[in-house]
Amino acid sequence: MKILVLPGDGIGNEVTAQAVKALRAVTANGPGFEMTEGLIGDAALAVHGDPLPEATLEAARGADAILFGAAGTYESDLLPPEKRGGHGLLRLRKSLDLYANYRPVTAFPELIGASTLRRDVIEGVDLMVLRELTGDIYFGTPRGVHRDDRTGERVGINTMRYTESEIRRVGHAAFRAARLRRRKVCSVDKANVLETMALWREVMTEVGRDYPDVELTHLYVDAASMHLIRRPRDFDVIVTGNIFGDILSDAAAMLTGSLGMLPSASLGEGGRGLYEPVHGSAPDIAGRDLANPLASIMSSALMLRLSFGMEAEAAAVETAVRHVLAEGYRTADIAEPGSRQVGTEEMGDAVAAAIAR
Ligand code: GGG
Repeated sequence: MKILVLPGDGIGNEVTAQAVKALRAVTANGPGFEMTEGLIGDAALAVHGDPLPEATLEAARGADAILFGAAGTYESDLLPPEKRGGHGLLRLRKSLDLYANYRPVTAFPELIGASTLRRDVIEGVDLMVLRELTGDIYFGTPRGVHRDDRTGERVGINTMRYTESEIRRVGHAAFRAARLRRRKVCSVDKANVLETMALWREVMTEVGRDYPDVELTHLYVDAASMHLIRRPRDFDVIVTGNIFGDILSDAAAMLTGSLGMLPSASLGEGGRGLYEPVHGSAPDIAGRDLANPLASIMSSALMLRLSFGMEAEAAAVETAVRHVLAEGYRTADIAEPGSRQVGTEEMGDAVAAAIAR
């Protein structure tokens, strides 16, 4: 059971270290994992001049699962794409064809007060954003900044592109996921304006016919963002494209109290998965022991379940997270008056200790 650990940049380092602690704690009495570490993002750019060096990609191809932290910094975001730390992550997802990004959104009862939303709106929220991860405006060509021949003005271009088969495969992933949940899929698009999204809706409707036991609804992304905040409990699986999924899941994170509470799993056709917190590298709080490691720790639980079939161990990690929340441990992003505010490291230690109990 080979795990490649890619902490990346910023708080990626701190949170991934806590997830590794959880993995070690939960397998303390077993054979454990073979864990190796690699470079990605700005950290790799600094050493290899490339945010996704060949050695990292090779190691990823040879691993059973990848535990990823975060990539990119404010500085490299302004460089050409091939020099941006965050681009290393996009290339990794694309190279491994990890097209289905599962982002569970769970409102923990202990954290209801940490959300700015009303209790009666968020209580019991349990939904899954399934973000397509290898297509869309993120990868479509033509792209770039060009000089317009006629006006001499610079023009920025991105192309929203999906093939039918790309939509179909993530559609099937959504319906399969819904069958393990409450059998509802909401497909989010902008079919009234964008041709790519008109195709998206058409193909999702076709896929839906294979799953008569699952309810399929469609929403435009603008309406979906409103309903996500207004009536989040009505959603089960939300399937959408790369860019809309990126935006909607950050909004959905606020239902849980913090972006620091959203884990994710990215899967393709093989068993190999990439597991990462939904949040980015947060350079403003990096290295200050302030980051919430729970999204990363819960991502490791998804890894145990989905890549290694270790359901009992996955549940043990998730139960440990619930225990520490019930005991009042809170990082700054989810702190409330009267709670026990701790740093990244102490939160990771508390979860590891709860696993060992
Ligand atoms: N752990 C997620 C992360 O590092 N995000 C930074 C990033 O560049 N994300 C691009 C994206 O997911 O669209």
